[in-house]
Amino acid sequence: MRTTAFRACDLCEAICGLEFGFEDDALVAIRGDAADPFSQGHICPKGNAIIDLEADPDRLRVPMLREGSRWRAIGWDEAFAIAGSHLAAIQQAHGPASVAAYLGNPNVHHFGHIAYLPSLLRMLRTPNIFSASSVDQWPHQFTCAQMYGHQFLLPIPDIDHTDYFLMLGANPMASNGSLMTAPGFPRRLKALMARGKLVVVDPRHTETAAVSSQHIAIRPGGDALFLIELLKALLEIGPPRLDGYAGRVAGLDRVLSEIAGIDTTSLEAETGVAPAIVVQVAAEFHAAPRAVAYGRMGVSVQPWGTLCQYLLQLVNLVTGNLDRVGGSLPNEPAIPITGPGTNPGTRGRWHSRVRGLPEFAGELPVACMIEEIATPGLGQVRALLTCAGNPVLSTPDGRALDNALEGLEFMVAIDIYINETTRHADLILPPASPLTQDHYDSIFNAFAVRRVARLNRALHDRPEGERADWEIINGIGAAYSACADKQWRPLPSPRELIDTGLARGDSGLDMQALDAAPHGIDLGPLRPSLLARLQTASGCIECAPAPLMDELTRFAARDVSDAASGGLRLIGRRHVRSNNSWMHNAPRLAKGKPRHQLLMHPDDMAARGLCDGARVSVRSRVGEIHTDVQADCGLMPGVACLPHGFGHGRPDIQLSRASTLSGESYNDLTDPLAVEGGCGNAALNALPIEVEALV
Ligand SMILES: Nc1nc2c(c(=O)[nH]1)N[C@H]1C(S)=C(S)[C@@H](COP(=O)(O)OP(=O)(O)OC[C@H]3O[C@@H](n4cnc5c(=O)[nH]c(N)nc54)[C@H](O)[C@@H]3O)O[C@H]1N2
Ligand SMILES: Nc1nc2c(c(=O)[nH]1)N[C@H]1C(S)=C(S)[C@@H](COP(=O)(O)OP(=O)(O)OC[C@H]3O[C@@H](n4cnc5c(=O)[nH]c(N)nc54)[C@H](O)[C@@H]3O)O[C@H]1N2
Ligand code: SF4
Ligand SMILES: [Mo]
Repeated sequence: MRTTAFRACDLCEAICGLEFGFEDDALVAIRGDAADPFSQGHICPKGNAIIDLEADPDRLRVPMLREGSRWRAIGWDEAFAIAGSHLAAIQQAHGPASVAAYLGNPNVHHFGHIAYLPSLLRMLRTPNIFSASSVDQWPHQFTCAQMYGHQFLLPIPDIDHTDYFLMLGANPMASNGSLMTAPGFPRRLKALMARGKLVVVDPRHTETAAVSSQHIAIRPGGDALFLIELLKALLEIGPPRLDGYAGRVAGLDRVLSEIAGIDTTSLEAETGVAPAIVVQVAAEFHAAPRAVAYGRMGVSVQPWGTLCQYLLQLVNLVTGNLDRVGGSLPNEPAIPITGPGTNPGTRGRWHSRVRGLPEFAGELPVACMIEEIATPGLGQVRALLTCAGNPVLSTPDGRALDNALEGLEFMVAIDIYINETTRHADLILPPASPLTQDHYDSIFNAFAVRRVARLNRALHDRPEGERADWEIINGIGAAYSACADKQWRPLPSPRELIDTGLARGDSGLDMQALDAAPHGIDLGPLRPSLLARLQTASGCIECAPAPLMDELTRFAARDVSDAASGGLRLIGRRHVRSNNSWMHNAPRLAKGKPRHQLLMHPDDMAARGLCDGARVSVRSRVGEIHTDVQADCGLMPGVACLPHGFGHGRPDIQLSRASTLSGESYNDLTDPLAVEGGCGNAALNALPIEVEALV
């Protein structure tokens, strides 16, 4: 018998509502849920690939214990006991810091991970907590913590009401957007283009540039200088428009005079952008009734990540577009993530042992994880818990991480695959399918371009013998606390926690309201709320916090010859059929033409004697990969482009489809020493490389 049920997709930040068709108990069809008021029927190829994920024969269903080079299925109680006793024993022998944790991207997409991990991590009392956020969005969070007093008072571009959207280093036509949850980009961008302008600043003529009003090609890493010039040009047109901020703006004169003093005469040489273009953008931005500047991966995960995010906030502020409809405004989620008991974005409460990088929001930059594992001495990491993460393919210098993980005394992974990272584990604990679990998206509702809420109920029961993610975390907690002689209170079910979360907010929603709305609830557009919710000590928008001003000073003293030297710089790309490193095993996504190639401008290829399709060696300071090159006129000369998330040729992984794909890992080239200065986010883009033909 055919039945249908509704639930949001949890694979990317767009949280599209989907309609799931079951025949008897088998999932047979998925399509966009036209009745979802937010996503209105949108679906991308990944949404359909949930069918593949559910049926994937490589997906683990029961705990696996490694014995030499073989894996053996074991029971859950035995698995929890092994995990708990090893973590406790290693800490007893070597101190709390000897156990580290790495949390990957899907944690944020599952209530059963995100709401349950903090208490387990607190109990471990280790300084060595790492996550994918420090190869991603830390500069946004850090900037907001410094300027607005909380890392998640994070203004979101009001894409549906703006007239002028200046977008740097983002490609939502492929990625479906980030820190801007907006299902259905094609529809939203089309409406924007009918109303006004979309200007895309990117070294590559991307899928998003292709639907924009204007594409400005910029040299990787050039955005800070571009934004400084833009701010100068805006202030030439007129003074800051601060009427809407009730006098609650501190330090603006200080930062603007610092910016005025920065020499921008090298703009074109360093960035490839002519000064006249910046003057044009400034004039249009200033004249637009409602405008917004936004930057994502391309400007966060590069040498000036924090500085770029800081300058973007200032552009929105001085033009009066911060906290304004059609500009950028924080969401007011039904389950608050900025209230009491949340981490506002602490910094420097401890430092990494080897390099001395400061803590941010309770974590250390993942760029220093390898050295914490590999450098002997007091406080060395000897055991690792990974949860929904694949750092071997996702974080700097994957080869060195491969080696470091081999040296661990114990590693436990909460994951569904034996992949490039988890192959190093002693024990893998696989959660049951998300479709069998109740879920509320506590993070992406908070970053959405409308105020929305939705309870995703389990679509069917868990198969016998499987465990939910939150039960696994509770299981490890109980076993560890018993061995370590610590207090542990297991957390109640997701339904109970979601209910408590709603009660902390002021949306007026409760479980009954969510239960009654299987397609989700729309509470309306974004509203100004930042000013009323500022959590800075002064109660003002802080425009000149010391760590951000320091970045400006450091920028003013940068080595200009380095940027203008003309060497090749590597940048990344995403494809609509990819999801970081872990969905290449889905036949629906992996099929079709190869997509792993290094793209280069034909002039750069000719200069190196390369023809289309040639095998090349790509070298960076830390590593070398061999891959295929493909000519692309849409790429700026001097720039090469490689997708991340490949590299499935490593031995001993059990991904039968993915391991047949060509393609090496971008992060076998990235440099752990390349971190931006503000918060230690990895600089994966704008990486200096050399390319030559393989003979
Ligand atoms: N060069 C380069 N590197 C990058 C990026 C880039 O643009 N360029 N992007 C960065 C970004 S933005 C991110 S977010 C990171 C991602 O970095 P990671 O999070 O480390 O990597 P993912 O590829 O998302 O790996 C997800 C892991 O979760 C597992 N998994 C999937 N579903 C579940 C589940 O339901 N439960 C559990 N427990 N496990 C699950 C998968 O098997 C996989 O091991 O990569 C970063 N790395
Ligand atoms: N299909 C698909 N969707 C995804 C993902 C995926 O892997 N595949 N990953 C998800 C995740 S975890 C995230 S965080 C989001 C990311 O979402 P986006 O930020 O939209 O992702 P990217 O496609 O990496 O876009 C970064 C853009 O920056 C450009 N760029 C690189 N260096 C520079 C630079 O120095 N300056 C400027 N101005 N631009 C630069 C690149 O050419 C690229 O077009 O996507 C999410 N959605
Ligand atoms: S856009 Fe994102 S949320 Fe929507 S179907 Fe695709 S992967 Fe899922
Ligand atoms: Mo990400």
